[in-house]
Amino acid sequence: MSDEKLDLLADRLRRASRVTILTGAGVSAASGVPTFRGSGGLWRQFRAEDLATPGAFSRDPVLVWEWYAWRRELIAACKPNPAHDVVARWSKSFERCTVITQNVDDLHVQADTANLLRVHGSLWELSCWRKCGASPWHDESVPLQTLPPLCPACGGLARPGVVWFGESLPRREMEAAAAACACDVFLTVGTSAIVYPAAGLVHEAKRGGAFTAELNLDPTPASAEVELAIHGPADRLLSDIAQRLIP
Ligand code: BV8
Ligand code: ZN
Repeated sequence: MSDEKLDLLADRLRRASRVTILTGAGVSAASGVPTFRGSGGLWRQFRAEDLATPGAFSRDPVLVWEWYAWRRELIAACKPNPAHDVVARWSKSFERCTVITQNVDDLHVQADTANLLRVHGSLWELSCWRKCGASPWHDESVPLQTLPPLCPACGGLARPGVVWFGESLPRREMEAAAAACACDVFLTVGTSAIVYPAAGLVHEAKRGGAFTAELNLDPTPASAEVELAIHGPADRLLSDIAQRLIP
């Protein structure tokens, strides 16, 4: 069964000039990065939605920083897997290919992905919690020099450069992501399609006439919406389709 589906998707990609790929935690699973809702999604007894909020940070910045420090330490040891490599290759091989990621691990960056939109930010960017005017800065130190890390300009608390629940997504990235929904093929890979507005993009692409497909280990709320849903590990499925695309 999935062979025909893989052939069909390969055929659509072969004929496409504008391709948009949305990725989630499932793409980094094979690199050893825990997903949010899968096993390992919980840290201590907390769900991501409990800690990844401005409210949680103002209540207990040290706790929230301990969680981000734990993720930075874990992800610093991870490398891109074949799923990232195929996406990176495709990002340079179609007439226009946009990669929209919800992941904050920057493994797509490490894989040298072109036209990458990080709509939820990055674990390796920090900014000033007080918004003193200091521009966000890059920090890959593991462990962090101090916990919590401080703003080099005003000495106040620093915060992780990620988008928390209840916060709006970065305007430039979201506008570019919305524009990229005008495409021939919209592929969603390794995401549970629950967190909005990112989860709304596949519907926008479908309304715009794109051929929509989902590659994910488990069915999601988007599975019934897309033209083609193929369930399996992202690294195997993407490598398989890439193989079929080789003339
Ligand atoms: C906002 C950064 C304006 C931080 C993240 C409409 C309807 C309902 C709710 C809302 C709505 N609009 C807004 C909301 C509220 C909220 C929301 O969507 N809540 C959800 C929980 C219902 N959205 C927001 O708050 C957004 N902001 O809307 O601002 C506004 C403001 C106030 C009020 C209204 C509007 C901000 C959302 C961004 C939050 N930040 N991350 C951090 O990382 O610390 S979200 C974070 O969770 C990730 O970035 C990602 O987006 C999400 C996790 O999802 P996935 O990546 O898909 O991971 P998950 O574990 O869930 O699933 C993994 C999948 O992979 C699974 O399906 C599994 O089967 C599969 N898989 C596993 N292994 C593999 C695999 N697949 C393939 N291969 C494998 N090997
Ligand atoms: Zn500051």
